[in-house]
Amino acid sequence: MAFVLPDLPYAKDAFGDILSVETFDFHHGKHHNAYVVKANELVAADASLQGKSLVELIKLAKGGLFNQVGQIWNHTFYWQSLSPTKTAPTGELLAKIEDAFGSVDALIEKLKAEAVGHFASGWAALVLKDGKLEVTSYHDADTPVAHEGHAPLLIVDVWEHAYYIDYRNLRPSYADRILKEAINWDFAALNLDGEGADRADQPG
Ligand code: MN3
Repeated sequence: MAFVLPDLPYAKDAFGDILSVETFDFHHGKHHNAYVVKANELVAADASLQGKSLVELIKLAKGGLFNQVGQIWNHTFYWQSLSPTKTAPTGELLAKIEDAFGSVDALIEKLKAEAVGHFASGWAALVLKDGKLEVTSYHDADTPVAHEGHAPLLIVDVWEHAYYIDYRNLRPSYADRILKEAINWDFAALNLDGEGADRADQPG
């Protein structure tokens, strides 16, 4: 079975000027789709790779295939990390944020610094490690799924293609608006169960 481009979990016009329809047309319809097409070509050409789930392939693949399957997972998880309606951390997630960072605002500033400071292309992330929240980033197509013990709660795409249409070269403006207005904290809270990797997986 071939991997598919998952539908967006909201309408393309749901974010207004935070993320435009044109951004979704390119980022989901072209960039994310290209990773799916290329991964399927590579898997079709090698019988030993067939029948493995996306997460299984991320864990065993190297080089070109790793980049494609890592990016399918990362984008699928990123779309779910965003919400067109404003949410806020509550309950256990809020307690863990206050324990690790002092406040939600302090966490957002730390995520913004990670997103802005990551050199070139990659992903800023909030992960659960040994029961504690941590802000980190992954380079290019690297993904929390490839790192033992990194349970992903949310990720933010900092590749230029994620923001160039709406923010041109201004990654800080993109990161600021996404982090303050469009994070799906309910999704992040769900992922405290450690099963986040499965929420962007696909069967092989
Ligand atoms: Mn991207």
